[in-house]
Amino acid sequence: MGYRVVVAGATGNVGREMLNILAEREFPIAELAAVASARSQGDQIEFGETGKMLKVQNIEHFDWSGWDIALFAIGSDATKIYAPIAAAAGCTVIDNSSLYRMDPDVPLIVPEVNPEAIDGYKVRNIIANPNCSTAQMVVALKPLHDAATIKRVVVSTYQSVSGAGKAGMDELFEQSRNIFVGDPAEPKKFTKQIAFNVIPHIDKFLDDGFTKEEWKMVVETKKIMDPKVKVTATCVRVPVFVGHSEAINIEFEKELSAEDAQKILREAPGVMLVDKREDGGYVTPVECVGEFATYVSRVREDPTVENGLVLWCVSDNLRKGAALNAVQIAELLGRRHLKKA
Ligand code: 11C
Repeated sequence: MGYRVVVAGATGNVGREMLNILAEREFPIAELAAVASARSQGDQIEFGETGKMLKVQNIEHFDWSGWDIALFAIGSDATKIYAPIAAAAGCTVIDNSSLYRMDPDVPLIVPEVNPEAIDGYKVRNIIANPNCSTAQMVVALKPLHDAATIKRVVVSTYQSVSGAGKAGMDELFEQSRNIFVGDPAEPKKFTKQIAFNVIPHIDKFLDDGFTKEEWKMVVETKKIMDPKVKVTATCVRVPVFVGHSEAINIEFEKELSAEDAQKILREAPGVMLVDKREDGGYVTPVECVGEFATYVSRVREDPTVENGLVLWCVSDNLRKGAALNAVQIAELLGRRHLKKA
């Protein structure tokens, strides 16, 4: 007994993680298809570490009818073409691109934060998965918001190159090697050298001077958690392969001590609190790779504002920030709405 599941974009960074996580979490699958663009057609791809090989099918010719759920990780342009076709054929699309996130008829879901909002998916038969930097932040913020009502958030991100896909990872690797051997380290994917550097620019610039990545953190947090919460973000690319980090300053309506916040976070779904206030008593990106949790460390009171806290938040951007959240949405959809074959 299980669902007929499609992973679209199965050969990319996020698509591969979707397959891994479906396998790791033993998602109930009756049949599984891996689809991708024409250039990957016929490639063999393993379903997690199960030893089961999937032959990649060409998305252009894929027949979506009879499939229950499609996890999409194919970028906005391709999603614009294929998501409506899949959805119209009765296959519920869980989309990792930014295309539908702010569509009022498409639920934007982080299962630990707004599971009930999934019930609106039937209008378009599409559910959106948030941006990676938003997903981990709202997992950490929601339990604190429930306790003391967040008024304003100031977040600075330290985002890994895998957020820019395989090309971003290759560029960090190649530039690092080139610099060691004295070859030129030309930027291609990024706008400046990323090896041994940081770049305060992710996604395109908007008219107000913010970037689209920063805008996403603002509007997605409002849609998922609470439209009244004010957010301002500075998003920065750092030379880390996997794992996004965030320094988050929070202002609350009500007083919340660091100790009480730690107690709340210790019990919060999806959160792992590691906060020892000693050398190494916090989590860094390399430790969160391959993990499901959103890690919170360095919770402390901010004496410069009334009712303020500061914390450090780290998560695997390919997992909670993308593939894991998509699979959790599929689990939620199954529990609340679908019948297994
Ligand atoms: C990055 N957060 O790190 C981006 C990647 O809207 O899903 C994901 C972009 C998105 O570059």
